[in-house]
Amino acid sequence: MPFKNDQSRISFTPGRKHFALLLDPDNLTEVSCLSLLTLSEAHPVDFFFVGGSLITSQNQAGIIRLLKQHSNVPVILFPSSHQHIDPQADGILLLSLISGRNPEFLIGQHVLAAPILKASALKVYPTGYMLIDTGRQTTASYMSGTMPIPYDKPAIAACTAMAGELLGLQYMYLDGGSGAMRPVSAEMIRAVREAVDLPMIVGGGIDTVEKAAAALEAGADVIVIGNHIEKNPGFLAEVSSLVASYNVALDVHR
Ligand code: 1GP
Repeated sequence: MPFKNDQSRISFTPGRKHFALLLDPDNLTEVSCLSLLTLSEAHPVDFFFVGGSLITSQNQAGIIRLLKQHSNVPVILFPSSHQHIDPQADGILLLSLISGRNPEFLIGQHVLAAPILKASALKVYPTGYMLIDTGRQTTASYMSGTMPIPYDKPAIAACTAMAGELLGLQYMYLDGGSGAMRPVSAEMIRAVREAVDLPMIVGGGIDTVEKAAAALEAGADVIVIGNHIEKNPGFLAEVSSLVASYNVALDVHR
């Protein structure tokens, strides 16, 4: 495991765009995971995010083991509870669900997670997590018992992000939820981009290159894609080259 806990490998690089592939352990087999690993060798991915709002299988540890055995891409946990912390990973999004008002996901799970994280070598990313209403109730919103931010209210997202930044959170994640009918709007991404000076992660419902480009253009630093790559693994190559072309263009203009 050459890059295990090598923290320099798992930072977001300011001024660059990143692509995170979300791997939901419930939707993967060893075979499908290996085939995504092969694809990600030819078409670079910056991070593997592993997790989901509801995990019903016992696959997560095996999937992370496989990723660490076959790839140097950092594995970042995207957990729904402290029970999904796995020290085999490189890092963890310590999500504070600031779009909601459920204390369990604002501080409760964090109290349970804290001693485990302190004793581990996982890199912790303190992240303000905002669920956005993209048209239908998502697993994340139902399972967290929270109301998402209305789709057409960018000012609420911006003020929520500002509050998260003032509270000391270091990353923002705008999520329309896995398999969302439409992604978070460019207008909302831009509003959050202008409101806070933090790396911004955007995901949920990105299923075309155009939607991925719109999120990057509006200010996302990291785009997260899960669902559409599970259904159509070839999409991984398209997103990888889109993100690479953005980074080439950014280098040229530097
Ligand atoms: C969900 O942001 C992620 O939490 C990714 O969403 O599965 O729709 O790509 P998709």
